[in-house]
Amino acid sequence: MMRHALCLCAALAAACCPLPAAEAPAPYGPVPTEHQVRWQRLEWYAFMHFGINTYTGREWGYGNEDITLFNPTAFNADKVVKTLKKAGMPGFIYTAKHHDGWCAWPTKTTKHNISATPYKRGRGDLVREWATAAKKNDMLFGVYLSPWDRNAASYGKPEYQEMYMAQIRELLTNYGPIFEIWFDGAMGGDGWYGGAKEKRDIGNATTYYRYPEVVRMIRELQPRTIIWGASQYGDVHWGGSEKGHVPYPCHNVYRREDGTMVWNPLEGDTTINRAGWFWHEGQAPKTKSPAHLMQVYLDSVGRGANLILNIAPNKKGELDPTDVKALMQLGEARRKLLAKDRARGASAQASEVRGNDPQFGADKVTDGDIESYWCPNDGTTTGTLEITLRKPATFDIVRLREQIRLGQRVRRFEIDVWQDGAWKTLDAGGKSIGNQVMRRLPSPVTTDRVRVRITAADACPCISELSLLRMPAIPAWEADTRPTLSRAQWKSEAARALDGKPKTQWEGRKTPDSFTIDLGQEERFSAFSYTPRQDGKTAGMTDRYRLSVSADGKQWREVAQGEFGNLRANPVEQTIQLSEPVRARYVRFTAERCVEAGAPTVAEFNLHP
Ligand code: FUL
Repeated sequence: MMRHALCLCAALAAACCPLPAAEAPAPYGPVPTEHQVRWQRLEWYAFMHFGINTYTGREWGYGNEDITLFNPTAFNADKVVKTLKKAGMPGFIYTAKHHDGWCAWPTKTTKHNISATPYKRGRGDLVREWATAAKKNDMLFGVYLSPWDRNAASYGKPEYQEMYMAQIRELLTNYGPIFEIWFDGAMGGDGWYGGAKEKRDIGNATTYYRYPEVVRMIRELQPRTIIWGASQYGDVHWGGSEKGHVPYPCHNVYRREDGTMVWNPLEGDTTINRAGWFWHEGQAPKTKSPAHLMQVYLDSVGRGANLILNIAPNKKGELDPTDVKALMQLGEARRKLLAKDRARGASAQASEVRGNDPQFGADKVTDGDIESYWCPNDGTTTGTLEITLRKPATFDIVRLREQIRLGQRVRRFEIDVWQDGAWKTLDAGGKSIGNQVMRRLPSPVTTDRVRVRITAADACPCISELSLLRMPAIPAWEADTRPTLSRAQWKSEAARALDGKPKTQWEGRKTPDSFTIDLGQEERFSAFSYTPRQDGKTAGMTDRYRLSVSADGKQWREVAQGEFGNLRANPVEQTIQLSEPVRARYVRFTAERCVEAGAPTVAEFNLHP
């Protein structure tokens, strides 16, 4: 009804009183620079930690490392860069110097650099190799340059600041365009410092590193470079955890330490491998699953931030194959997620259109053009946008974007879908949009009408896109090479949970229900893993469990109980560590509760030594 009324108003307005073109709204609050806008649209890129720590197994070098250890025998920047590109990343940032002070290029500022290593007989320059490979593959290249330097004797004194500025100058002068420069916030503390082996306190980072001056220098050398950190005198800042998830609501306008309000968006950072930022021996089982990484993507990019995802070369200089496999699966899932917008081309109506001017019409949110936007009149800070698809579609993510060139405005919105003859509000509303939000629905919805109600904004909302996306199935992650006990001698009524085929499953009769396994002999184990049903159904997925053990099959002792979280969104194998290793011949798994109704199921069950 409302839809028809809206159409009628618009039609009447257009027919009887053609209005002069309306003016675009004035920007609200701080707005991004052109290079910040460009950066925010990159969404994600790689981080690459590779240096002397790769050879010592440390995450933070002390500064006195034997740098002759650095000798990647199979390093091929082009190959690594191609891998990142294949995953869909538009660029990467390399740790040209980490806290240990070792420089991966032949800097004139310190001898503690790549020239003093056996790599290419002292003629190597990793920064050059990365920059060349990036250029060749049309990828963006950025550098991380740790302000904290645990090798430099001068660290903490004014001379160090000169050296540090000189390093920035070298990197921004000799290697072509640098799309982002990362100034780590970690600083001060103990280190080798030229042999002093002491703790140094630099006081205030802004004052000591002279960040406002550093920023001015960078702007002169490369005005398009995005500056990370630098006490917020730069362009973007840390998402607040190294897990990649950024807080929501997510605001681009930020109060700098000097009180100024600035446009300073967030970057969520994390590693693809739980072992750390640098490569570590035996790290393969610690690669994060693609489903987990997708959640990280939704919790960073899907909240309006960028994601920098670390993937670390090993001692030979090659990426770890397990990490690459996860990256490729994540890249593929992201590609599929973004490939089809079910709202594209849908007809759209709005509660109000700025000056009734079609250039601010509701259909701008479904035209696939990120620059055009719907907007009501000045002073209107709430409003409704309704879209009608040509035919019903199924989706589980609603994506919204504001035209950030005009500032961040929306403070609250709700999402409704038309179902069974009525509007139903989904548990997917939010409190910020900015560059984009991807709101995941509790379960997929099929409909041909979707409505977004903006219920609070600081100024008239300017919405550039409303998209309906569908999360693709993400393959179960089987690369976890954690050893399992052999199941060959096991006897159980739950044979289908022990057959190594995730597609078949044990099915109980009712909830709760249990199965017992006779291991054939006493075994020692410290963890078990459970794979939920893999047939796409959620009903009957066991999500609460108890695990009991027995020596004789009569006297039982409970060794674990709890919940398998996030199964609906992420039905992957979950490994539960027992509080201490157990010896037993009999094991009983009890399915205490299920997702939705239905008899409990278990697709696979394993024990780990
Ligand atoms: C942190 C550093 O201390 C870590 O080693 C890593 O480089 C990470 C990206 O930033 O502050």
